[in-house]
Amino acid sequence: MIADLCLFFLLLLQLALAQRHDDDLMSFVTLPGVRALKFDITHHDRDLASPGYWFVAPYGMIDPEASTRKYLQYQVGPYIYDQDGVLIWAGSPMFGNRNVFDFKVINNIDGRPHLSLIAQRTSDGGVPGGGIILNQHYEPEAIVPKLDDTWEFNVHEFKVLDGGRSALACVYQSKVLDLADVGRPGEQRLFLTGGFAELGLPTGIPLFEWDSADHLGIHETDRFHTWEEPMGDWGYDSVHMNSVDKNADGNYIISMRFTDTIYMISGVDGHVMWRLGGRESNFMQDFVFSKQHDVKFVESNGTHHIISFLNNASDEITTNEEVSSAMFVLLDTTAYPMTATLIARYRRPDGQLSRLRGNVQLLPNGNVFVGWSERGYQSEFSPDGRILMTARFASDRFSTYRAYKSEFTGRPRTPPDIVASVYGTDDSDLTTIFHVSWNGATDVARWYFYAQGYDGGAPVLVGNVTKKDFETMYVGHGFLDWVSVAAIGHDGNVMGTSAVHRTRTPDDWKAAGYVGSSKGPSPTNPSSVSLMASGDAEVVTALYQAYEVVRGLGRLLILILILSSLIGVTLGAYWVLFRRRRRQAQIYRHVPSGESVPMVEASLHTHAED
Ligand SMILES: *[C@@H]1O[C@H](CO)[C@@H](O)[C@H](O)[C@H]1NC(C)=O
Ligand SMILES: *[C@@H]1O[C@H](CO)[C@@H](O)[C@H](O)[C@H]1NC(C)=O
Ligand SMILES: CC(=O)N[C@H]1CO[C@H](CO)[C@@H](O)[C@@H]1O
Repeated sequence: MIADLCLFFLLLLQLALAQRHDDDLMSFVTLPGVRALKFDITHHDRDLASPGYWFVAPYGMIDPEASTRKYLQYQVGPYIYDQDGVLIWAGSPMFGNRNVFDFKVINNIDGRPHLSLIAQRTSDGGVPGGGIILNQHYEPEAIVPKLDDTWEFNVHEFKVLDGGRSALACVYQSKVLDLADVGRPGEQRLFLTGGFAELGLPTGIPLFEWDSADHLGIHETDRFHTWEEPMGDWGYDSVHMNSVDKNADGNYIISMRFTDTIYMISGVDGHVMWRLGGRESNFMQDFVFSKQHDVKFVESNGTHHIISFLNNASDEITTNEEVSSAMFVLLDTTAYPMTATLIARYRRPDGQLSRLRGNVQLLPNGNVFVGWSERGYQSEFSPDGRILMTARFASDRFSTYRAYKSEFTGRPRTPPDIVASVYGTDDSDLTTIFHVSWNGATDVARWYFYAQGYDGGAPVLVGNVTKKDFETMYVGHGFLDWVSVAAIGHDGNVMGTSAVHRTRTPDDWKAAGYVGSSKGPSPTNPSSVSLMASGDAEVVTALYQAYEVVRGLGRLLILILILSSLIGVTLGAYWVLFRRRRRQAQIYRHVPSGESVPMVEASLHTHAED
């Protein structure tokens, strides 16, 4: 009984602690809904690191989670960070907090940078999943749906091929197979087969389809034993297809985690051209691998291929090696037997195993970026294998299926977000605090802050600050209202401007400690603030007084201005009319009358005939 009670209180305590534990997440004044994950980063050699941003897609559970099960809103989905862990883009609001996979930059469509990702279906199936291509403005250019005879868009791979006319995706299907291949002919069982499709863009119509059931034996899996009954909701997951790539020859390289094998598939008829690894390898190998992920061509000329992959060496059930590693392998298919030679291996820096997921990316400068998946653990290596950087999510609740590093130019169409609030106890100490951010904008160097004296007034530059973090704060003197901000690029040009926002004021100035009028202070003339910054206090005071007078007389002034304009217009119109009459009169008189022509008219007449 007492033990039960203790357990109960322990549980309660744990629950309370769990609920308070969110210092591993960022928060922003300008994007209150977003709770981006923080990174813990170690730079071992910053100078050798390749330029670029990190592209990750944290998730809590690999299957679609009910939104009520999410830890906090908007931590899950596509995210871009810089190398210091500064947030660049929070894409979770755009995807409604759905799981996202394989989020990366693609530069092979039309010369402009694009992003591609897989957005998973929602847990209730209300929103279907799909492969998505975004332009650099974060607008969808293609949304590729799942194939008709499948229940979801598989989350392992969405690879847009050069030219952007098609993309590769993994396809899982439930199929009844005969167990003849494992010595039980006539027995039929439900299997989860693995394959891939090349999908036309942007329609998603399949151009090429391949499935393990048509080309592989059940015996190839290291998981299925004849004494076992195949099981699983969708069928027995015997191959676990997890990556696909295509070379210039039009052949496909695929990875199956549960057969420990990499297969080359003919783009002509789908036959297996060769197997690397597993029980039936066609290669002489000077290395072993297992449970591999993300098999990609680095180079391929038809006979010789360099491929990269993550050798997990481990999965949920078995461990084959001590540490996971990224491997680069040279395949020579002209030799007999064909040879597979390890040319580079990058071991997981913390000496651990990546049980699931992960990826390898060869960067343009020869560095190697590896996503080890769990807890967002990722590292960058120099070509000769030195560890340049390791990082992981500060949070242990999230993983990312893959992580990439790429240069990218993001230009959101949405304007910068700005929030301003005023504080103060009397007119002499009023302070306006600005917060500004621009979700997804890369290359912002500075922020220029503006305020207006009245609605529709001219924006006056009141200050500028270097952008250092995702969100930038600026403290302005006085009560600055009708505020806006301009993003300035490294070249000094304006990249974008925000809308004009009203500054937030206390609901109750008196309660907030303000000692002046109970209605609170009036907005400051921003011209005085920009002068105040230059330190000319007298001018500021004079200007301020003039401003107060002008403001008091504002309406009268406007009336006078309108009246003056009206008088001006009237006078102008009169003058024009008068002139026209005079000229008309002249022309009238100009008509020669024959005998008696006055002197002036005669001269005019002469002129007219010249
Ligand atoms: C492919 O590359 C290998 C190694 O670089 C080379 O020996 C071979 O001649 C190349 N084959 C073709 C068809 O270019
Ligand atoms: C930007 O702010 C600095 C002071 O922080 C000031 O010296 C400089 O003149 C400002 N630039 C512009 C264009 O206002
Ligand atoms: C070193 C080691 O244990 N290698 C293993 C990797 O995985 C393959 C396939 O499961 C095994 O055959 C190797 O022995």
